[in-house]
This record gives sequence, C-alpha cells and structure tokens, in this order.
Amino acid sequence: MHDSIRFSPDFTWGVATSAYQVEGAFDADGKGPSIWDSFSHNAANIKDGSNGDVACDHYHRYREDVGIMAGLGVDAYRFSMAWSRVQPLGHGAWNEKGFDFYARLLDALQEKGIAPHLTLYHWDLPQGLQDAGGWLARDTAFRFGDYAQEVARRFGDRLASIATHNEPWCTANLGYGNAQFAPGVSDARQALQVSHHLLLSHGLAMGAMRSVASQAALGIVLNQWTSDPATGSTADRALAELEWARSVQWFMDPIFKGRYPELALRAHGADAPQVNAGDFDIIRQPLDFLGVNYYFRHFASAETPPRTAPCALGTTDMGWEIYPQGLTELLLKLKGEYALPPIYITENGMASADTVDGGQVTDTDRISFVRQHLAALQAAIDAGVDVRGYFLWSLLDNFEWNSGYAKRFGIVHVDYATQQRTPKASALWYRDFVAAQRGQRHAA
Ligand code: IFM
Repeated sequence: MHDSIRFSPDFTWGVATSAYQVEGAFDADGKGPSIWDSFSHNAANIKDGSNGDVACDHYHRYREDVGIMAGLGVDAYRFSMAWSRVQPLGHGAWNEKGFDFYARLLDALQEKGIAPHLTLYHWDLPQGLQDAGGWLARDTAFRFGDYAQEVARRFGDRLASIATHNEPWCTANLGYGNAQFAPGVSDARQALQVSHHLLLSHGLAMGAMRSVASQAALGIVLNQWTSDPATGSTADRALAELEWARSVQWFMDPIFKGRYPELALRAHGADAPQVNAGDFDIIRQPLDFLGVNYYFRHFASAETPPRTAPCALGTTDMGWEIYPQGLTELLLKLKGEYALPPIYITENGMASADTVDGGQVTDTDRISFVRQHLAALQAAIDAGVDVRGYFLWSLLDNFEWNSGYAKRFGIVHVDYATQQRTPKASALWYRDFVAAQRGQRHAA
C-alpha cells in the first residue's frame, strides 16, 4: 500500500496544531486575553457559537497528546505559543507560569524523542496590544521582536525550529480584510498596512532571534496556492496572474527580493501600505527554512458569475477543491521564482464530517487525500525542490476558527463532551506509512 511512495531516509514526518485551537485554559495561570478570546466570546462571530475556552484541553492533557504522537511514531510536532500566556499584555512583564507550560511540553516531547517546531504567532495577539492599535500600529512589530528574542533566548537551544508567523495572509486578509477572523475588521487599506507590519515584525524577530544565537532553524510559514485561469481567455489569465501577485508574491517578494510585486502594487493603488525607508532591509533576511501550508488552488474566473473549479477529485468538508497536483505545481513555481531555502510542508490535510462508530473512525477520504498529496510532494522533490519534511494538519480535531468545532481536521477524533481521543483510520495509516519509511531508513 505504501510501496510506491518513497521519501529520503532523513525526511521529517510530523503533525501540527496551534495554541488557540487546542490548548483551552484561556485564563489559566496568569494568561492574558488574546484577540481570539475577545472575538469568540461574541458568539455571533463563530458559526456554532462556540469558543476556544476549553478546546481540546491540551494545556492539561498535553502528556496524553504527546503519548498519542509517540504511538504514531512521528519525528516532529509543530505547535504554537500563545503570546499572551507568556506575556499577558504583549509588552512588559513575562509570565513564568506560562513559560513553565511550554517547558513541560518540551520535556514531554524530549522524553519521547519528538522534535519540537515552534510557531511564535498563530493569530492570537494579546488583547493588550490590540487595545494599543493591534497590527495596524507599527509599534506592534517591535513588541513582536522583543517577544521573539525572549522565546529564542529561553528555548532556542531546545527547539528544532522557530517560525515567526503562521499564514500572515490570513491575519491581514481575514482579520482586517473581510472580518471573518479576529479582530473582525473589514477594510482593504488596513489589511494591506497590517500585512506590511506583519512582514516588518517577521524581519525584526529574525534579527532579534539571530542576536541570541540559538540552535533553532529560523523561518516563516506562508499559506500558498497556485492560481489557474478558468479558461484560456486573456481576462482569466490576467486575473490568475494578479491573484498570484496579490497572495503569494506579496509575502515572498519582500522576504526574498526586498520589494513588493509591481503588479499587485499597481492594483492596490492608493491602498498600498506606507513603507518606511529601510523596512525592506529589515524584512529581507536569509531564512533557514520556508514553511509552506497547502490546501487548495485558486481558480481565477473573470466571468459573472465566475466559473467554479471542476473539483474532479471532490471537495473537503470546508468546500475546498481537492487538488493535489497544485502542490507539485506550486513548489515548482516557487523554485522558478525564488532562491529558496529548504522547504517544509508545515500544513496539509482536510476536514471531513467524521463520526465514531463502534470505537472507530473510518476516514478513508482523508487517507486518500494525504496519500495523493504525498505523491504530489514526491513529484516536486523528484523535480528538484528541496523539501525536508511534512506536517499533517492536524493531530487533533480542534477549534477551526470561525467554523468552531463543526469542522474536523484531526487524524485523532476528539469528543468535546468527554475529551476522549480516538485515533482515526488515517492516524493508523500515517503511523504505518511513517514506519514503512523508517524500514527504508534502516535499510539505507
Ligand atoms: O486550522 C487552520 C490552521 O490554523 C491554519 N491553516 C489552515 C488550517 C485549516 O483551516
């Protein structure tokens, strides 16, 4: 079953989560409120009216969860730190009890030989900073630099990698562009200024972390997609090119080329962000790795109403087209346009409407999804892209942002009433898949 997919023996196999989606304990041990606490406490913002107050209660059950990962035999765990847990206001005093939680988590991972990959910011800005202007305020980027430096100083030598941001596209466009995510603003101009401050904060954090010279590899995680014209028409092709510029190049060009893409700048016109002299020198810094999150492609249609993607392989429970070949195409396109560092696929996975039946969850759709995407990944590697690892999103069913608990991305099912964890068929498949790759590793 696994024979046809073969990765290099030192390829990293992992699973991923993020703090707000799994930790719960939203006000425990001195944690300050974050923008996601505030946003989700207004039930109207979340489709099922839920919030992340308890989530998967990972804050208290992390040992059990690390045990599950050990049972799956994964090499690595990608998780994020809740900034307001370790610095309740986002500036000023540190919260030792918050740091203690992450130290205990690192101890548990170390005991099981699982490499920790930390993300500093997975969308949960301390509310204290939001009250001072949030990401729209340039000063927030400097506060993020301070936070990054403190985390690298304390934990850098215990972490395999530190990513500054997860998917800044979402923070800017869903948080400030269309109000779907915290802090719930809908203003195109603000979204662009926020995207610039996020990039600036990435650069400041990279510099601040380099200054404490830890062993962790440093980088950023971007959500990316190829953009395919719906037809061969000039209008569709132009729209596809614009989407690529506005989404992928908008974040990649500043980091790798020290500028914003011309095409997107022209399209944004007067909404383009205010950039201070020297900003691109801060943003453009060598990365040790680039994290790529891939879920779907963009299908560009200039018609009214727009043509929809063919979805030949179906859609996920999010309504997202299943399009594995987009992963190959994306990675090859990135390689063609940028001088890339090693890449990790830091997220890939699908939501499906899973239920426990007789103690089992038969999520065969997810197994096919992962298998097809791994084959697509292998094709990119065979074509010369330097990919070092793959993190399945997600270890656990969890709080899927404005969809609440209605969408299940986990390879482990969570019964939120009892907090019972049930590995799905996909978890057992992934365990066997990783073991099969290990067999090759031992033979190598
Ligand atoms: O759950 C999210 C995650 O937090 C960021 N990337 C996409 C996932 C699925 O929507």
